Amino acid sequence: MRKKNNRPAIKPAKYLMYGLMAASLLLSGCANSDAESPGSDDYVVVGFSQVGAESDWRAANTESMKTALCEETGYKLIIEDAQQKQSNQITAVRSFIQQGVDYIVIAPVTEVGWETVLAEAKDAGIPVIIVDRMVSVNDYSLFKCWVGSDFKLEALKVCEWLNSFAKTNHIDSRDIHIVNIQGTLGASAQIGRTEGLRESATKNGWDLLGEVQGEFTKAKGYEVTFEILDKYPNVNVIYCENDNEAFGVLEALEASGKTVGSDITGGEIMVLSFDGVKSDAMNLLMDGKIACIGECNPLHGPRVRAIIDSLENNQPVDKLTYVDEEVFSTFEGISNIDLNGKKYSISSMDDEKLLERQKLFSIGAYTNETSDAY
Ligand code: GYE
Repeated sequence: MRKKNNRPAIKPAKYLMYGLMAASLLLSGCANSDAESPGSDDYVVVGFSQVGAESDWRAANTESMKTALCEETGYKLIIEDAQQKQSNQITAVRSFIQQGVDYIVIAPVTEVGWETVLAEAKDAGIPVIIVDRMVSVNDYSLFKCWVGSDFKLEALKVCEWLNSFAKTNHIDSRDIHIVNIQGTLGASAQIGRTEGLRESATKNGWDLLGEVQGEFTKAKGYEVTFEILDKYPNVNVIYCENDNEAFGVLEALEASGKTVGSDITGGEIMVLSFDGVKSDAMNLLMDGKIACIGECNPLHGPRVRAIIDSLENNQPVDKLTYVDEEVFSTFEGISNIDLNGKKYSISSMDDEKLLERQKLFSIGAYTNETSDAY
């Protein structure tokens, strides 16, 4: 029932050709290539419903998808920006079904509310790949597979870093007064990062003063910081559920005459966050303005392409794929953390590593399949 558009699937033999073409694109990036495109009948057509453009992570994610799934690699990618609204995503998926695309990829804004439209895609025989955030459905046959991050693990790692920091510096757990600036409510990244903090606060006896909504944006992070300072004057740790919120928080703290730093029992405020995509975040980390960042990897384009390639060749794909991620901090003395008996190393950040990451997030790096971790 697939290929309602009568577009023939990409033929396995063509993979060799596309592989060679992709290899020649590693340096130039898909969009800048002069390579000849295959005839339009041969494209695999992919409809991608993206969350929006709320953060640097999202921009890198969109770019990664565009670069990996482009005409030069045998794909036609139709991107619909949902502007943070699930209703727009449902409309987009229905339009993809109407157009008879070969695959539908969804980065869901929130987890719930997907059953009906996923069933429609299933009835139309179009495989759906979920990327980044997850959907909450009882029937897992409604989607082919998912690839993304373990958001709760990211949170537990950052919290364990804070625990080690407190222990190393002889800070009593009751003297840790945290406010969480949450991401978009109901998004997997928010749910996992909030749960990880709540659990760690209970386990370690931290004072979790409150949770406010930051919507993963710099503007919201800035705005709510004034409310936080007003409502919770003893706050000494601000836990941001992404870097863009942290950028806003740091500006607001500065505007309020607060000092950002690690002397949290001496009047300074510590900022923690997630993503580590934009150089600004890494520079703030090196300056000690952000104490610790839980990496969140946005480069899902090549992963989605690999999944589709497998499906096109009738090969099995893993139902759920979690991406490996690091924890970054430039504080001395904590080189690794222990989480339920498993050790995770803490990566430091220096100019060399910064350069490495800048390369990773520049156009061209997105197609580099040899870099397995990304
Ligand atoms: O951390 C945040 C973005 O779902 C992992 O969404 C993603 C999150 C990411 O807006 O910056």
